[in-house]
Amino acid sequence: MARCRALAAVSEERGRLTRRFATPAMTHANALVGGWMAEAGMIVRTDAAGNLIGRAAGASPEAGTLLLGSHLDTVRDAGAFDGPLGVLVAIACVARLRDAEVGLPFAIDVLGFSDEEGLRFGTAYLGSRAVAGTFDPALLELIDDDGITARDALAGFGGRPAAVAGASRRDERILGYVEVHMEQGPVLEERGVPVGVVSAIAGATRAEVRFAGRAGHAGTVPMESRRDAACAAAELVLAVESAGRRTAGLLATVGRLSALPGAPNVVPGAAIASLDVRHADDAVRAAAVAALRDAAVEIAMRRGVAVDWQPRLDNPAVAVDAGLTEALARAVRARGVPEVRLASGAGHDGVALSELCGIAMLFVRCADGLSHHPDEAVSADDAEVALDVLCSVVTGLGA
Ligand code: HGY
Ligand code: MN
Ligand code: MN
Repeated sequence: MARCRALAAVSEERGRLTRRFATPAMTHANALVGGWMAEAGMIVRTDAAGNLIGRAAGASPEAGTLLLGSHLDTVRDAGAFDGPLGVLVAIACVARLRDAEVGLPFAIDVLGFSDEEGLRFGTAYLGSRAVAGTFDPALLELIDDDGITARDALAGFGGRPAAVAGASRRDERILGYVEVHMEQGPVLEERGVPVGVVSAIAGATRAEVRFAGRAGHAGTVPMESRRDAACAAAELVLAVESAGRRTAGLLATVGRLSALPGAPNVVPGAAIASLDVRHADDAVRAAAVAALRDAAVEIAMRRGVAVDWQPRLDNPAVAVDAGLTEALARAVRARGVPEVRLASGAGHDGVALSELCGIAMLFVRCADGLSHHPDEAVSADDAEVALDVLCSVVTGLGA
């Protein structure tokens, strides 16, 4: 817990926690966490995609590698636990097994993924996709708010853009990926249990929608002749909200909205809205996204503005590995915790890693279900239960 707090002080911004992919703050975070990995006896490296990897060798190389961990990047104005909790519990697990002289046939790699949130380049899982061998080189051309490409950002960070494909673990024997993560929802608190077993991860679509109208003088352009891009975007925001409200299980959000050029006395000639749509059923999500895209076109036509819909992410719902998940559930029951299984509305690096190996996730109760917020909180007692469960799963896999 102290480590989570120490890591939360490593930010790009004064007064709040923001730590984007391939930034100096991530360099600092990797150094701090890498030191803790080394203290746990692991060999520490950073791969071409900027992922931090701590390795604890196994007794027999042919037994393969178990992947643990989570992400070290954050959203803007983040809390201390979304991502780091999973990395630090995994490190504590390796340290505890070493101290108990538990010899395992397989190796353990603890991964601190470099870009789960996708804050800097609007997509997600740049690091975990590289590990899974599904990284599309076109992603390196994405540009951040300062006009820097992902390629240049990664190179400046000390990554190796040309070698990202080499970060793939596809040609190795990977036993699976087990991630501990705060729940980011209210279920475990409502059920009165410290941990829960994830049953599936909802599918997600992200897009960037740009409206182009005509800028003009706020004091002289008559209202009836305006082509105000911000008003078009505002209509889309409300269309997104009503789609979410009227469709069971659909979560639809515009989290980022800009009116350009951004002067109070200029009619916005351009506007940009982000889109984030989630659902457990891929067909429902796809239909909702298609309907919103049609709505954007209708709004643009009616208002005499242009619209450009840029897809950023399209992840199907992901199933968890039955064997690994059953091992998690057994360990939860053995720890004396009533077994609660729950689906994840939030995305996780396991979405990307599910293309590489079987995945399983253990959720940890969080206060008020709050996350993506500086007040997100996990208790030390619940983190301890998660550590106990993870250690017993890992030990069980080695038995
Ligand atoms: O957006 C998500 O679901 C995750 O927090 N990246
Ligand atoms: Mn998150
Ligand atoms: Mn997360």
